[in-house]
Amino acid sequence: MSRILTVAAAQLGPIQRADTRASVVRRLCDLLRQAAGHGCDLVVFPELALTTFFPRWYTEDQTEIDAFFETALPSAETAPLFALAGALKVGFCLGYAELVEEDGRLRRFNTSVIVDKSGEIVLKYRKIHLPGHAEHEPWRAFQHLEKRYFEVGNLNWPVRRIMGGVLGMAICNDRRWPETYRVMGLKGVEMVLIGYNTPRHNPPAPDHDRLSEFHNQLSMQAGAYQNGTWVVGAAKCGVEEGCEMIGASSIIAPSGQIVAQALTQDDELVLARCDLDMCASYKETTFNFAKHRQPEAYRLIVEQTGAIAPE
Ligand code: CDT
Repeated sequence: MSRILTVAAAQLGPIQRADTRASVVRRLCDLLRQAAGHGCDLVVFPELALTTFFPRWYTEDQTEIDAFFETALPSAETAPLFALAGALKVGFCLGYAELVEEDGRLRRFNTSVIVDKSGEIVLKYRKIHLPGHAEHEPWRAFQHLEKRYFEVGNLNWPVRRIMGGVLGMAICNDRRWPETYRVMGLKGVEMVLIGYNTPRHNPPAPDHDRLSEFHNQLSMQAGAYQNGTWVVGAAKCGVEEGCEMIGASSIIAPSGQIVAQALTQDDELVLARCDLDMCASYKETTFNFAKHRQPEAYRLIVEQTGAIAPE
């Protein structure tokens, strides 16, 4: 059985607040059709891919915020994407805002799912590293209220054998944290699917703005190499409601090399034939975890959250 997975990072240009879900789903379907034409097995869409990036606005009106959430997936509006995947026999990964009744209460997560070639959801992940802040900070040019609108994900980082490989997901800010990849690395992951919405401007640290693409690549390339895994990063980018978000969607090999990268800040497919067997030469040598890891020396990582410097 072939261990080549032909993958597309389906970068999205901006989604404005007035854009309807139906119009966004048409764009997603168009990208899925193009990817199928290129022989793709799997298409990776961005984080919160069905609406504009709403955590940029503060409101105390929960109804206003809940309008950006999905209460079912597929829903009437997203069903055409699932049906098309089944008809074209192409899988996809999709990020969305999930509103669910769980443990007897309403809960909100920043979620992504993998849908297989029959159009069925086969894996779900809920974002763990929620960036930004929980209260209104009017001094900022725009808000980043993920800590207000979402709960921390409660599914850990699941991985599963899908399409002949071991697949897992992370969402946006997760990609900057080595723990994200290492937890999945310890589960044998061979491809990590990541959607992101990354404003170029970071209000608390504007001196980082010119390094946004560099930090994006640095994080994903390191995660790939250090865990011997493919990484697929798909951006929603361009100027959305006056806020510029970076593109640079990429497919990264287990060597850490970028195989393909987006050139625009608009809807664009980034394609690569990914040999999943390439993971083995990293997992069995430099990053043979069983042979070389020293977890006793890493206890602090799970026992302590913040840094404590010496007196
Ligand atoms: N969506 C998301 O997680 N964006 C963050 C912005 C960081 S600054 C608050 C990111 O890590 O790209």
